Amino acid sequence: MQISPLQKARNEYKPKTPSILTQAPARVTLKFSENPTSSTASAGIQELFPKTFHSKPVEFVAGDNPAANTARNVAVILSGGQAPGGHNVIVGILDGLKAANKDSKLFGFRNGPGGILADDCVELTPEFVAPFRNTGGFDMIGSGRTKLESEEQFQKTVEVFERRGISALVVIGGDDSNTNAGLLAEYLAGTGSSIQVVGVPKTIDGDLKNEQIEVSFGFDTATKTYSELIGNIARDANSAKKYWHFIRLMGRSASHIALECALQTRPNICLIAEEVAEKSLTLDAIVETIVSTIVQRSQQGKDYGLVLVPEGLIEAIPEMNTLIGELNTLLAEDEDYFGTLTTFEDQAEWVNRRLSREASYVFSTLPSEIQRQLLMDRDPHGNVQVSRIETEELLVDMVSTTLRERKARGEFDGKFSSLTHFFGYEGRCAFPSNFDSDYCYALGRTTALLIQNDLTGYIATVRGLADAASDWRPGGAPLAQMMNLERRHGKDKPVIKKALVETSGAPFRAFEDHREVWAKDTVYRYPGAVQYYGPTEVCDATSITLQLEQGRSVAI
Ligand code: FBP
Repeated sequence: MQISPLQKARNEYKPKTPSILTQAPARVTLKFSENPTSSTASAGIQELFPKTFHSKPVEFVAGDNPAANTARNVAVILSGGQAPGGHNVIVGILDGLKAANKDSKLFGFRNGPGGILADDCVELTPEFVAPFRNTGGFDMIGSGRTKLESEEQFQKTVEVFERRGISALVVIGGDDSNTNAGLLAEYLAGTGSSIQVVGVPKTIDGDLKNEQIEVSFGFDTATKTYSELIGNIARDANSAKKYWHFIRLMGRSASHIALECALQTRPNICLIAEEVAEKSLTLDAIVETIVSTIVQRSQQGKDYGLVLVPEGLIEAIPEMNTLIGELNTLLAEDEDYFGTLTTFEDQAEWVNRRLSREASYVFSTLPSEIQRQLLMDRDPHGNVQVSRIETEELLVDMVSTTLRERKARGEFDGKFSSLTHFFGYEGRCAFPSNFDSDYCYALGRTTALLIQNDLTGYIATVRGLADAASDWRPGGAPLAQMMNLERRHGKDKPVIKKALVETSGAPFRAFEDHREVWAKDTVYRYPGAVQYYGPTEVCDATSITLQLEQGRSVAI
């Protein structure tokens, strides 16, 4: 197959590796942390995880460990949305297993957790994985959003693994998939099974992070890719000086992606969903903020600009949150009947009759396209899929109306021409940045070490990520200690808490310090394409978010 020159060059890239991971597995041993439990675990979790809760976070250090050389058969799945670097995790696991014992084998179950239930797998040999080194995408084995959470599914997993002689499962996934990995590990330990389960933190959204996990893989590449595109649009806006660009960015409930892209590109406006929720800002208030910036810039002769909109904004606006909550409940309770309503008009009328007065009013004020999007299929949790709601169109619609009214009253005499964009899928399978290539390979090697040391119910961690890769500290953290009890469908469920943007955190504060100037002046920054070769400050720098969170000083 003909591959591109960059594909070929990236394929030959050797990830920079933490020095401890350059040692043979039999020369690496465990150092358990003195602090057995994380302060984030909520009451009730210990009782649900009697077998795995009391494990201690661990780091790998030099030391003799001949037992690590046992041959093992390990399985891996990719779970949920794509994130750049997933292939390097798999390659790292395989290299780590083979470094200990060449008879070890790695099996990839296809298309996510569903592949285990369908017993659909392939052996991942060195030859099989070779073309995937340092590539984006999850096409090596595919991914899926099926959940592995019921006891029946757990039993099926055991049956498949026992028949195939597989002794460990690696789940590469986000908060949900890792929650289920923790539950499976506990279930297996409880039944006396020796099958191990280890998780790996994946998601471009950047919302799987805590005391132990500094960042999920994929965030770095995705935000660099979007920032390049945003920078290009900013330069176009600054050249043509005639359009306001409204750009929506993926990220689900968390605005980490939008915030990082704002720090990279300095747009005129960036909305942060967490701030909107915290301050209970209504849709009208948000529109008013945008309008006043447009008017202010117009008075300076600048009828152009850039607005970043996180996809989670729609759910953070209080009245929309109430409406979406009521719609989710209605659609879950009467899913079958709702499915029989074939026209949008019938669906809208049916929900309107059942919504509270307040929610029904909000629904009726929305453009019909947004109403349609709010009634689309729910995700497997019964939640609206925010990636399918064109919040940027809603904002443009409302901003245009307000500006027209102002013009009619003689309060605005500028021009407002808008263009909308949505960046999400563009960044999820990009060639991983050097950071993600290095980080993911290190996560894979770390995962192999956790398995070789018989640990279960852990997530692989690599810490000290703002330092040079050679100084990174590989280890693992117990999944159960990251859980909280959350009320879902009337029941308490253990879940790994999503990390949202903290308005008291360093990245948000850096943004807050500069946003007024960015709004009125034109100080766009053009980050350019992700670079793989050249000076280290160009090629190996990680996100501004991570650097600020690690206490580094960054010129914004
Ligand atoms: P994960 O949480 O599974 O990593 O997926 C992230 C994400 O890209 C979100 O940003 C986005 O809302 C969602 O997936 C889109 O889902 P889908 O891939 O099913 O369209």
